Amino acid sequence: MLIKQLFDKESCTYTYLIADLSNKEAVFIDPVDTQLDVYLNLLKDNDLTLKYSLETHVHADHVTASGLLRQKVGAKTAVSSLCGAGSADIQIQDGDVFEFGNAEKIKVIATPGHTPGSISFLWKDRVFTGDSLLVNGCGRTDFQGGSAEDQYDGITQRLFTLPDDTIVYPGHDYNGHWISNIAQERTNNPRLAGKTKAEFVEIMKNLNLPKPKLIDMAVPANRYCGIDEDLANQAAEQRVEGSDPIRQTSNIDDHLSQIKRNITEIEPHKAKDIISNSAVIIVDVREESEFNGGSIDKAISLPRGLIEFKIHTIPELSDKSATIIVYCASGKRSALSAHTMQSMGYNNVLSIAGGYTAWEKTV
Ligand SMILES: N[C@@H](CCC(=O)N[C@@H](CS)C(=O)NCC(=O)O)C(=O)O
Ligand SMILES: [Fe+2]
Repeated sequence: MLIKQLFDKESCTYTYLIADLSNKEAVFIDPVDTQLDVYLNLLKDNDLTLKYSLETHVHADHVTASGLLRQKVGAKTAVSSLCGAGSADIQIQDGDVFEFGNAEKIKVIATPGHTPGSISFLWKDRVFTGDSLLVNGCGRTDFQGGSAEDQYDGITQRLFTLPDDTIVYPGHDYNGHWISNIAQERTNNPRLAGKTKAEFVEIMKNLNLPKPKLIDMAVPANRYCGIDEDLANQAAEQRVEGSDPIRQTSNIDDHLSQIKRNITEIEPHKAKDIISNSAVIIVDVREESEFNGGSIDKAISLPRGLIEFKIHTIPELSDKSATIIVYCASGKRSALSAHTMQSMGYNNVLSIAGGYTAWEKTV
């Protein structure tokens, strides 16, 4: 077997390559788009076929390379069904098993908390914990629908019950750690060792971390396996100077045109008519910072990735037969959102074609 722990310095992300050298089949966990060349060279040098590109969650701090790996080497992309990443080939469920190589098995353990769709991967006596359990720490829970309570339950009930000597491979490290093991984290992790759930929740409430630099672009891009060209490019522009992001065209248009056949789009002037003549609810599905930069009057902010988790908390959206107009920046995310809402039973959802950009140009 070959196992490599690779580090992306810019986002402090760990990416893992696991390969069975007997039949040359390999799997990546959490690849980063800017490292694509490194991955392709690794595969080539070891004569490996990439079967899967697995994600522990939809990342907020970097863009995944999974869509690029699918394009370049035909790997299947996989992410939790709770991540709102409909364009991934495989929608992962708790307990799923990925087989590769000569009867190698990677088992999925749901560890929600950092995000609702966060999962860990157990392979033999090694667990890849993404941003749930980190070495001496854990992933934050203050954005993307995170929950400190769920994080505590997932780590203490699902991860800390693994055998003591299970090796822990984290999704990130900001302090120079590489790996750990379950006994070490259960007994020494300062956020968790000997802490009650209430104490843990209190700690997580007071972390006061700044928002990841790329969050507003990385989250939407990662819902398309990182290959939505517009979003990936915007994320690339925000990166610190000196990096050399790789850009690829996407097959997102195929996916979108399929979705658009099943929803109702309206032109901005038509939306303006409806809004001024009838009682409608307007929902802005862009990220919060885009909303704060300017929005349609009376719009409610509900970012696309939070729809499934937050919609029931919004009183204005309790009536599923109400007329709802959704919009985003360009009409893509709102089309997907309208589709999601329809599948949740909302039967009168209209998406503004061309989004806020077109809306602003319409007088
Ligand atoms: N400074 C980083 C922020 C990184 C960050 O917030 N990382 C998340 C994982 S996506 C986390 O859980 N961090 C935990 C911590 O910093 O303690 C950036 O701008 O990208
Ligand atoms: Fe994360």
